[in-house]
Amino acid sequence: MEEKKEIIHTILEAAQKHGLSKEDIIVDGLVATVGANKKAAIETLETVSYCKNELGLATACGLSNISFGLPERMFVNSAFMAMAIQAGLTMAIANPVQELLMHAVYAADLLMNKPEGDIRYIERVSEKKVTVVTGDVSAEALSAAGKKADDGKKDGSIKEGENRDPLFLAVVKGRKEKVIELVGQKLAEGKEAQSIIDESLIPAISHVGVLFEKQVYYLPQLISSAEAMESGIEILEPVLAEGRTGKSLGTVVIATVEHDIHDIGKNLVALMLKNYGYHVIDLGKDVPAEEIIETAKREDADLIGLSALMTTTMMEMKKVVELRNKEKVRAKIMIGGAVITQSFADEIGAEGYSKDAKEAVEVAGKLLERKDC
Ligand code: B12
Repeated sequence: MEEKKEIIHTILEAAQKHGLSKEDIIVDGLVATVGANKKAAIETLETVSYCKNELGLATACGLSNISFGLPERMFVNSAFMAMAIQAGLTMAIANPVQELLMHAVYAADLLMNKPEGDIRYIERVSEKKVTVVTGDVSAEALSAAGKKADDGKKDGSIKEGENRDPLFLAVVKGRKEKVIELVGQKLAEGKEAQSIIDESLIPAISHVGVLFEKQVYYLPQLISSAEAMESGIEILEPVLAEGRTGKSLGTVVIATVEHDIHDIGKNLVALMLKNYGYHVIDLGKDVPAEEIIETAKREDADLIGLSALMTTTMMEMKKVVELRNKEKVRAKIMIGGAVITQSFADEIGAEGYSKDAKEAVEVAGKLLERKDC
């Protein structure tokens, strides 16, 4: 190893004298064969790691020499490839049609948290294309999409839909940068911020939910899509805020209940209420009942807004209602979330329910007996 280091330094100095920079240099890690030299892999990995971590140089390796003379060489090559990726290898000379080797590459990228490593791994191993439906998604369209996804699973290939809104597609595919670009583009074309949310972003994330339910999508894809959607909303939020008047129609404490981390819908409701003139105190997600009630009491809130997206967390709402009653807090309670219904609201004693953010403003107005809502 010492000798290798000396050689690297000699060449590096000479190259730099000739005007080359570090970015112009690639060190070949020299792969010997492990059948003849038991330390062959370790030595190469040390070289790769030294170049990457100490010198900041790119490396290359002719991979398959490692297994020369051994049986079932692809197992050795794949393991070596994964180890080399961990050591920081920049490029490999390898056979890209070897399935096992390439799967190992994608799996290693996933484990090393490379950009979009999770999504690329899932796409590679499932070899599925995403089903998309049109931008204005109805309940029927969603269930049809679910069926399509199911059919696609059977033959392993899902055909892409025809009528595509690029923004919808970008959220479904979890492409954050693309979402930012397309939202900016739509705004520049004069599209209203609220329409962008209603017509592209919400249908897209709902569609992702269907794909997840059908096990066409896995958790990393769900997370990517949620993040992509959030980055779109971040751009739209200040635009929506422009119309605010500054007057206050009342104080609303809003939160996603304890053990539930879904907050996209709750954030939209908070945004709408703010835009209509409510003073909104947003406690975030996974918020215990005690904190919600304490805040409502301290702030003398008029209304408490609760969000829950899971059957396992909706009963937390009941806890909040009971605590509000016990503590004699005057605020009324309005609830919502994908799993919530009017009859559930009635059952737990919540005064209001709404199916979406737009309706939430109307319900808030009614509960606070405002004539202007
Ligand atoms: C995005 C998403 C995620 C994201 C959340 C990111 C975030 N920052 O919110 C991530 C990836 C983190 C996630 C994680 C999980 N998720 Co998830 N997720 C979803 C998904 C696809 C979309 C939810 C969403 O944002 N919809 C868009 C918004 C705009 O709609 P909304 O939330 O319904 O809100 C609207 C209305 O409901 C209403 N509303 C909402 N809140 C409120 C509040 C008030 C006061 C009012 C008046 C109205 C109101 O107005 C909103 C705006 O119009 C849903 C599927 C679905 N169809 O809902 C699954 C879903 C909710 N998730 C699910 C699951 C199982 C999980 C996980 C447990 C997965 C796992 N195994 O780890 C974890 C949860 C961990 C936890 N402890 O909470 C299941 C729940 C199943 C169930 N019935 O219980 C669903 C239904 C997916 C599925 N089909 O299986 N998820």
